Amino acid sequence: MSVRFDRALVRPPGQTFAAGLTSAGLGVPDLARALDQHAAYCRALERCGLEVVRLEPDSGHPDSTFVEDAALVVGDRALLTRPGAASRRGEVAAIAPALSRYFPRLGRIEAPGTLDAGDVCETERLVLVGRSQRTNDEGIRQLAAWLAPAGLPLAVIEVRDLPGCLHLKSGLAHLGENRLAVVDELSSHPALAGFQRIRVEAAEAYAANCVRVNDRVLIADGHPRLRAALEALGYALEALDMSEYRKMDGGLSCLSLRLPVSSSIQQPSARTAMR
Ligand code: CIR
Repeated sequence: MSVRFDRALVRPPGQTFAAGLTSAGLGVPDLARALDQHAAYCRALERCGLEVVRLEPDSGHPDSTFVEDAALVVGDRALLTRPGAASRRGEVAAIAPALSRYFPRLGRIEAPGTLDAGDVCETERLVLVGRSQRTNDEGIRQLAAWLAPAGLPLAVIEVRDLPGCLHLKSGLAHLGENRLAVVDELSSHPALAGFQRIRVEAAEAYAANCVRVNDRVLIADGHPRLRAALEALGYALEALDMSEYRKMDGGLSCLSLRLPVSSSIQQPSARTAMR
């Protein structure tokens, strides 16, 4: 079983995309190519059965295309985060109006807490959270309090010193059916012991950030071993070229905020593009 989604919020990259934060050392992203890749990503979400709500590009926030970090949706509730990077804090106010069309009340992480939702991985029975360069202990404490009414326990995984792992979900993805795709360095973590783990070898670590969306799994193109492992398990894959987002430390999950079917308190205006 996995959560079913019927809608995704996305924000195409703006003109300042190349000025975002990065440690990848892979060069400057090409905006035209990034826009093409974003359009292909949206088409893949539509093939998964989602309505894609495209927010306006926001050049005031170069990293704003990574919408997943600014808010967390669990079931029928949404939480505005407080990103660890100061340059990203304004993304939260920019996404709040779009989210409040679907969620009457939004929770909020308050200072001095920091939380990037790229550090949060929901599974069937617990929520995994990364203590990372962006998410601190106070942010995790506030997240635990917010999750408590849903009866979801939290397990903390340290990723601060894990090379190439900006966020927890840079190195791990929940695939449904009690399965995780996970990089070697994290696979023996005690919090993951009860899951079937699909190990992602170092050479393909970037592909650990794959995304289960309804009956398909989105995976970054060019990772044949993980691809074969997932196909052998019966997953239908959508392989996507992510080269320009990888240059900015971004992966597949960060490019959308996926809304579960239960959160669909729709208003007619929600179907139009919005800021
Ligand atoms: C950043 O450093 O914040 C962005 N350039 C990349 C964020 C990627 N988000 C994610 O992995 N959840």
